[in-house]
Amino acid sequence: MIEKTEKIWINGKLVPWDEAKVHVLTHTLHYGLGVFEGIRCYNTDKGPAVFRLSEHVKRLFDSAKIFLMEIPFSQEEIQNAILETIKVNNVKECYIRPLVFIGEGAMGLYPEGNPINVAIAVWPWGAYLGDDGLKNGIRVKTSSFIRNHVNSNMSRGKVCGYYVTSQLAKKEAIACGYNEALLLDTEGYVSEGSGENIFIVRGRTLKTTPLTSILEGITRESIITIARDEGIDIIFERFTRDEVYIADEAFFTGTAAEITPIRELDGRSIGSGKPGPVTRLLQEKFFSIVKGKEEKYLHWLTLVK
Ligand code: PPE
Repeated sequence: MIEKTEKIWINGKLVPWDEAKVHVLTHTLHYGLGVFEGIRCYNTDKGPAVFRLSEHVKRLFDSAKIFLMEIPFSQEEIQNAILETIKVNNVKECYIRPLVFIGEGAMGLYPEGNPINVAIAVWPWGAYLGDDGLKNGIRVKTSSFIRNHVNSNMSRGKVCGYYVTSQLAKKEAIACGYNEALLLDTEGYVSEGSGENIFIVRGRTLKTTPLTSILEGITRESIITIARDEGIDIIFERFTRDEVYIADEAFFTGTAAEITPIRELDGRSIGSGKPGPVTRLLQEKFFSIVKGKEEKYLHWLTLVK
């Protein structure tokens, strides 16, 4: 169970958490077409601040555009609604979940005229893959499920229905005694985790998957920027699972997962089996940035006030 907060924002109104309900004929509930975001707010010396707010809201609108959903609010209104929801709930650190969903009206696959609803919930959410995972790394299994073809799951969108495959992959990984799944693409190359992007390190060079078949992660982009600023070379190139086996280091990035080291893939220890120096450097830098301790990256933070 997640920890409840007091209010949830729905279509412009703040309603008590337990009253934020929908009808069972909500279209998205049946057919999976809804778009969402995952954003984090961290406590800084100047109070709670949202990490890369405008980029996340932009991606929410991009997802809606791809799927021909017209959000009845502007990006600025949604940004303000997010800040307001954090404020009324009086939380210092939280995960933020904006969801755009098709309401009730027509059933069937052409819901013309059904309302497009927007909800924003916030709740405290600790380390997604556990505190131990964040510190010592997690064990990952290559999934028997593959990431859908890019012409089925268009990867620039963050869509509710896509997460059916992610859930299958995650359940399989956990049933096999692992912490997380790694999905390959339709051609057999590494794509991403059930809810994370992946990086590997060989020597001082960082490598990550090109944008072909992955969600364009905002944490991924942040790590690319941070790494470049640290003088670390990055290669964007497809790689195979065995390249992960022989990498010196590997880690996942994501809003929920933050920077989580991978210590094993399919029974092979990655490098020393412990988070390596490049992973640790980037992880430390990342946490220092989100907590407002790095002047240079303050523009990535929006104070809640
Ligand atoms: N790939 C996928 C498939 C994905 O779901 C996420 C985020 C990422 C990459 C990383 O994107 P970004 O958060 O912008 O760095 N997954 C979200 C959902 C997690 C959940 O369990 O819910 C998240 O991290 O918020």
